[in-house]
Amino acid sequence: MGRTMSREMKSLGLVGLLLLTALSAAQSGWSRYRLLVRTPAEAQRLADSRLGLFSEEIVIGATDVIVGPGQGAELWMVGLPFSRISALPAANAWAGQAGQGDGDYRSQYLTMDGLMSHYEALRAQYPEMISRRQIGVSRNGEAIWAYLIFAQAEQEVPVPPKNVVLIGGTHAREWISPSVTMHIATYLAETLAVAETAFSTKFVDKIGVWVIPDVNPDGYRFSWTNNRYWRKNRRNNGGGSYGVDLNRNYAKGWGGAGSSSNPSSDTYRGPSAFSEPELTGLRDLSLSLPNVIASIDFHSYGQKILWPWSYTTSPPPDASWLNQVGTAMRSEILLHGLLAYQQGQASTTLYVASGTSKDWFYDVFGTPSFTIELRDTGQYGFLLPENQIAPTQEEGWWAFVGLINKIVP
Ligand code: 0X9
Ligand code: ZN
Repeated sequence: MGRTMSREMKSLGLVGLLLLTALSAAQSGWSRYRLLVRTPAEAQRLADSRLGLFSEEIVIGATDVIVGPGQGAELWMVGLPFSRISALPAANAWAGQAGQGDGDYRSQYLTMDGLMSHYEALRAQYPEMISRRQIGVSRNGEAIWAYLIFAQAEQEVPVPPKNVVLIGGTHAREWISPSVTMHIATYLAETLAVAETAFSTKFVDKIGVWVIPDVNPDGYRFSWTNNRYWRKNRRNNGGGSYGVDLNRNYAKGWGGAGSSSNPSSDTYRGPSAFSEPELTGLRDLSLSLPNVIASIDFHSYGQKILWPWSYTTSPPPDASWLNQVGTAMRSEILLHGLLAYQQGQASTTLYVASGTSKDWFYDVFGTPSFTIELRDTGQYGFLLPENQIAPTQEEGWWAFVGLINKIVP
């Protein structure tokens, strides 16, 4: 139990404590609650709490949260008016399925092992074009891989002169993220393997695409076996608290607004910038590449294409260029009859968040760097139904195509 909470609890006295204990016991399953946030101070209190967010952001107004078994007291401690919206599936409802998820990635979510065996099959299918490199080891000791897709005409280009970085799985519960990343990897390999097109010649001998299938394997596994609503990695913070938000742990703007110093918070930034082994490998890989021309970190949900800055509402130096690139990505998705994605600067389109991937990539490389929030806009949220996997994968693919066509005309 957090220090703040025990102090507040003491002041409640015995009757209050008993009441809260009873309320917690009453909250037995998982629920979606809607809170009324009235002031910035209330928003911060919610951000620092242990309640998981269902809404994509905390707003002044209605914000939805995930309340688990035994979290009734936490809900009351936050002290905001609330109402229960709906029941949510039990967090461990997916546990029994952990052996599955090795089937068709277009119509089902894959487990961590399922993801990796798909990538390995792809590498076996295109040994000339695809190689992999271990870039790090997670907190729990699992290898973190980067797959390089690089088509060469003569097999003589040792390092791709230009490089793109695509990141899957930053947030564990956003299962559509590694799914979309995998589709882009697969479809790109297939596209480059067939006839020469205007699109494929942009890549041959010129652009290497580094795909991180899942940068947070511990979190992803945990979301399958224990808690479907898990967001962070699985660092042991001590005191029974786990996890650092990997999208608050990058160095640019680290520690600022929109991140929490409370280890129990879902937006815990970690003890220092790049404290997490899941990110140091990705950082070092990126820094070792000759020319990083773009990066995309895939998240859900919200249907948004977001560019820097995240940590401040000031516009980035290349705001008008980023706006053009974002618009090209959005247009390419629409052109193929898929859904409308909003595009814009992250801090003003969504909310201020410090220590995020796109800010670091943009700060270091000065090239277009995005967070894409995939489907949906909140109906299912992180629990996106499997019949929406394929169209969402296509949206991710066309966003990638729109990006490449704009920056490599
Ligand atoms: O909060 C995040 O890390 C991202 N949203 S998510 O629901 N997938 O967790 C958004 C990061 C984008 N940057 C800013 N909004 N500043
Ligand atoms: Zn996310």
